Amino acid sequence: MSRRCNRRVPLAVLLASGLLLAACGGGGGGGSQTKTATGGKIDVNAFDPFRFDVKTINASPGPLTVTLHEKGSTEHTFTITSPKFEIKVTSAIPDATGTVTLAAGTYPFKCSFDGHAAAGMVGKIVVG
Ligand SMILES: [Cu+2]
Repeated sequence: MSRRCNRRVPLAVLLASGLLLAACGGGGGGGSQTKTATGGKIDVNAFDPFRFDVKTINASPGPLTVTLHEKGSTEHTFTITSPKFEIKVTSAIPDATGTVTLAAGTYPFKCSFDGHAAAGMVGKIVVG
């Protein structure tokens, strides 16, 4: 009885750490991730150094509520130039939400802090 239990515990630990590794690996690349807004809402995570967890957001025309989550310690924004829209997170205010109404089209977004967009904090919202 005790032997069976002892075998099961390490297996569970291995499975759990495997899942953690997979989750880290999936988020670590970050290069071409696509997310689709559900119910007019989308969550975007901002990591250090200078990375969003999404490059392309697919959404339907109409209001889109964006929630930006701070996953590091550097300030970041989620900024659309036109129509003008910006939400900002800091280590003290790690979550920010805003709603922007978008017609069909493609809208680039970026982090507006100096150097962040150049370092890769850019993407696009495809509305259609
Ligand atoms: Cu940034």
